[in-house]
Amino acid sequence: MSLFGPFACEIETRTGALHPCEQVLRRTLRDIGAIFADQEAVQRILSTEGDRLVYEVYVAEVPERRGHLPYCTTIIYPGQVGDEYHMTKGHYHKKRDRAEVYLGLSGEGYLLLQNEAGDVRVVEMKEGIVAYVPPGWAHRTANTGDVPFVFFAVYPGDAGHDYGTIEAVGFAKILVAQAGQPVLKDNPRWCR
Ligand code: S6P
Ligand code: ZN
Repeated sequence: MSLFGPFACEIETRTGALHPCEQVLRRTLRDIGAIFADQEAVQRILSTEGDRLVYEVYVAEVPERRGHLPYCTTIIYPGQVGDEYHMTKGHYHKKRDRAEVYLGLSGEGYLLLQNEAGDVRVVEMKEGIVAYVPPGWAHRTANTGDVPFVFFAVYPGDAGHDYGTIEAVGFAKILVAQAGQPVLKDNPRWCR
């Protein structure tokens, strides 16, 4: 179904389920294991516990083209890989001058932002917090709590997604648990 006229969707704020939606993307540890700093932990989990769901994205039925405002919900399930919290792959927008808005719906987490000069910023998120991703900043989110971290995102339809740059260089900082608290540390695998 394509909805090009006015329409409304419903979001279940605890689970992040969006109805109706175009598709649900599922990212498992096997798919995205390379993003985590502790590669031994990735292999240990896969060989002892098997694969696990790290996050899902419900994508609304809005065209990804200029003039539209595509939106989606993301659900990051609680968990760690080594000391590092479950997180999204992270990306720049292909058109670097396109911004984005995130709204926290439930659970808790952090938004990590990085620009091409290597500056990193973090925004703590929970229900009701609106975070702004300015043009030119790569963005990734992590769940630092014990329940699913759910947020809503809306972005310009012609923004596009560049995953390759972050796959190649990573983020300069990682978010790890120390004595049960989130701490930002230098990423030992950052390639600059
Ligand atoms: C899209 C927006 C989010 C992410 C989602 C998953 O511009 O930033 O909806 O797509 O949080 O993250 P990623 O990095 O796997 O796309
Ligand atoms: Zn984005």
